[in-house]
Amino acid sequence: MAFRTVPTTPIADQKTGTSGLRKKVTVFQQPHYLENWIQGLFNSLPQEQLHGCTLVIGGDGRFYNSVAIQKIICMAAANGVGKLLIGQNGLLSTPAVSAVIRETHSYGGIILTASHNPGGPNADFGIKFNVSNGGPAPESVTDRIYAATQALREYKIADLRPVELSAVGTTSPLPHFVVEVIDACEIYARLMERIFDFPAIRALFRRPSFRFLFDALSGVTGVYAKRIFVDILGAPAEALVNCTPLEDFGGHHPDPNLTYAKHLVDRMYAAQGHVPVLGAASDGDGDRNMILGDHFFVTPPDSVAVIAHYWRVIPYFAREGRIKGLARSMPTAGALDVVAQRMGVEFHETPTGWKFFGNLMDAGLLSICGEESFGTGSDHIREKDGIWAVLAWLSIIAHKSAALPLDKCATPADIMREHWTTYGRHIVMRHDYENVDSAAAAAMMQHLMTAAVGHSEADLKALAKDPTAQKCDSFTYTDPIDHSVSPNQGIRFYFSTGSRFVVRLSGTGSSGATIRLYFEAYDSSPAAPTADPKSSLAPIVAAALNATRIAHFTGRDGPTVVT
Ligand code: VG1
Ligand code: CO
Repeated sequence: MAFRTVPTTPIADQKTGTSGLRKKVTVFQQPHYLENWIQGLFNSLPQEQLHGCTLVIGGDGRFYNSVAIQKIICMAAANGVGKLLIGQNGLLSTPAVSAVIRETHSYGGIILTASHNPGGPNADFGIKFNVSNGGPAPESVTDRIYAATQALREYKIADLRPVELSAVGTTSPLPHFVVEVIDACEIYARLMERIFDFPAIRALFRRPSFRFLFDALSGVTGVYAKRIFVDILGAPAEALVNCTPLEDFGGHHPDPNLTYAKHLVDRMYAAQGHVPVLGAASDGDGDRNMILGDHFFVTPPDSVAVIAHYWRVIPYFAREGRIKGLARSMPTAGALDVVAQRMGVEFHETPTGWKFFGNLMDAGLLSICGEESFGTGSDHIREKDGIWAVLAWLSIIAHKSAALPLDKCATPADIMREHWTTYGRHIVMRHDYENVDSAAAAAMMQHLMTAAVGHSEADLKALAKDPTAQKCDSFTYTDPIDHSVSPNQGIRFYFSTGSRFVVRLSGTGSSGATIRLYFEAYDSSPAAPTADPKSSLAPIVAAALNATRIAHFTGRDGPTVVT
């Protein structure tokens, strides 16, 4: 069998963002586009480690998933990879890839996904490399991949017949090259079974008062939800909606938030009929989650804080007898900080993106962490984990309901109100300005850097037209383990009331720029549970519009998405 060497030239836009390379499908379909990136990846790895290694491959099932996988198989064979572990039908959720890499001691993994971005021939595709700890490649690795793509003159590929991915089993398309198709759920489901008290969750599903609704938004978690919630834990099949993975996610955004998870939100806020006690959704690749109660939304910063508070109901943590540390990304509101203080555990504030948590976990400094962008997880793997978060909430509800009569059960609203009474309430909101002209977004950030960052209180008060404006800085993170420095991770603007807003540019878009404005206020008054987020945050929203001059720079009169 001959390997072909195909001449190619570098493609400039192959730099990976917050979470891999994300582009329109039509970009990935250009000649050599995917091949160049894959060869760049292989060239950037130490060749003696690449030869004969095992890689995990899977994706969220979006359009182009199968085409990309077959190409990667042919290139892996030609580049000396020893074995590929591929999810059945090419499917593996992002958290499952992380779990499989760790469980099988694989060298790394390739994930085909653009996460919560829409899919289909005219929408987005993406590709991401995870390293041997199961987590996203650190910047040092993605920088090397990019450099390799920019020095590329050829790529290597084998002309193999398409490998059948529909049935579990092992084939050897070439001597010294094995493809094993694995059950997409098995390793992951067994891991969840070791982490959580499954009998307690089974008992919750048997309670007549408990009703559950899970919406996979036609992403990959449908496969996991069927296996874990229904087959293993005994939830009724009607508890699952949109749980068949679709190449275009039914034409929707597979993004679990109040705007895009419309079907779930409608059911949870229905005026009539039986509204479920717990509603949940996850994104295309299964690493995000949204938690809802009956006419009730649990914000992501609150969700991770509650899970941390109830760590003892999760056997994985209870067996250890302690929490090693807690962490959140910088734009995430401080609900977890307050829990960490009370518990007296180590706390970290990291830049946006899960890879920063991985170093802390590997060093044994972090157990539970979260991001405001519907990401929650723990050190059981090195990715955020949507199904894990739902199982954590099921565990908490099971625990709180155990002492109640069978016709009652604890609700997310009860749990949150109790939490706010103990810790106070962080009120949050995010405004996204999507598809803004990149130069305009950069100019706005530059304006803040020169007119606000490091300026006096008097300057800030004038700029924001707000007498409580206090301080403004640009977030720089120094990794406590490898001491790498990540500057310019977002601009923070503080008020003397304890409120703040944060501005940063997204690193995951596939075209143009997205500006994210994050708002946060803290209310520890007895009235906190009934506060209305919109009116609590109105003053700092106004101040942010003044200070950023976002309308002037973008020509927009409001955000595209509010969450
Ligand atoms: C967004 C979120 C960030 C998250 C990242 C990847 O990044 O803000 O918190 O880690 O997506 O999530 P950005 O740079 O667009 O703000 V996922 O579910 O796409 O892997
Ligand atoms: Co995702």
